Amino acid sequence: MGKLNNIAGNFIPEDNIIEIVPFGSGLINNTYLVKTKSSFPDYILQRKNKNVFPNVPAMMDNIVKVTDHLRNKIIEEGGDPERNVMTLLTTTNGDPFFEDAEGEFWTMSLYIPDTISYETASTNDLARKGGEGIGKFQRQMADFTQDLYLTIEGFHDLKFRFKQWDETIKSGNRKRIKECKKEIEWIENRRKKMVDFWNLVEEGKIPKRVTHNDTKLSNILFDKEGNVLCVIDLDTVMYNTVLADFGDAIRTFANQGKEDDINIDNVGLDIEKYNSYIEGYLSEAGEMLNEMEKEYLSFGPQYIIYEQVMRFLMDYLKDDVYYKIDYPTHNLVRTRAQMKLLESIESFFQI
Ligand code: GN1
Ligand code: MG
Repeated sequence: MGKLNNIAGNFIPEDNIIEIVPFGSGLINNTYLVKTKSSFPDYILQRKNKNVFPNVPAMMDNIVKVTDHLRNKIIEEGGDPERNVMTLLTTTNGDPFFEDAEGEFWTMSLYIPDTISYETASTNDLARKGGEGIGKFQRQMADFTQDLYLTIEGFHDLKFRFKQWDETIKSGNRKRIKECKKEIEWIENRRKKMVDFWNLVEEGKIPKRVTHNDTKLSNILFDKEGNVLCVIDLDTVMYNTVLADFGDAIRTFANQGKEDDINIDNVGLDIEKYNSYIEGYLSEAGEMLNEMEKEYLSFGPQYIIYEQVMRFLMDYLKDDVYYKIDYPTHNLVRTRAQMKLLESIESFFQI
């Protein structure tokens, strides 16, 4: 762990560190908790995945702008700026990242103590509070007007995903492509419906706003009383449709099973949690949505889960180059669990 201590030492005095331990459940970056001597706060240290984020300084520029904006709002609204928004540290050079000798990028933020994060929502109340949390984030960002870098090309952009998809089917692992005939057909059967929806976004009928783009439940911190404190993991903050955030949240908040459930019988929409999430979400974001966004709200989960199916399956067909996996068929298991979730949602909603 000596190397990690040295890296953290670019942000804080190395002498204050007691130990640095792996932390969290992300599929992309490497995350650590930096425990320090008792008179100092603890921190989160992260090695950003260069493979996924080609321009970490641009990504950090987005995060600085967004957290600055949120901090002002939180102070205005009487919140706690150390607990309701991420606080980034800077290096002795004043940068919000450190580039090591191997060209890896590291960032550090304040660890928010006495918080809980969840992988699945156990109660309707948690789903409602989660909805409030994401709704509040979007509401507080609604008057943000600065540019944000597109940090990952085509992220949650269906047209881009279809281009990637067609290339993957041409050049992916032949054996796996054969094995996944059913899954590939499943994607193709829904292609037209998805392209039609994406056209509404491209035409501006469904507007682009500041979105988090990774609103899974584990990216929201709750306090011990179950209230939302803070939205974390702002790596993918960009301009997109709010339906992406709504959909991705439902994907985890209202799934009866796990994202990668091996037993797909466990997977399905929990309609009560769905309704609770909407109730919380609209209580904060309802006023900023236009008619089209409201009309298509229930399509948000369909679009984003469909995209997740494509992404997990493409990664499987490309021999697992993007997501971390725990076993060789992990991406296929994720694909099938997400397919089941979308089918379940389709049985509830007709559009
Ligand atoms: C990745 O690693 P994490 O949890 O931040 C991915 C998301 C997916 C998610 C699926 C940059 O997020 O888009 O929804 O896994 N992030 C990126 O669990 O690709
Ligand atoms: Mg993320």
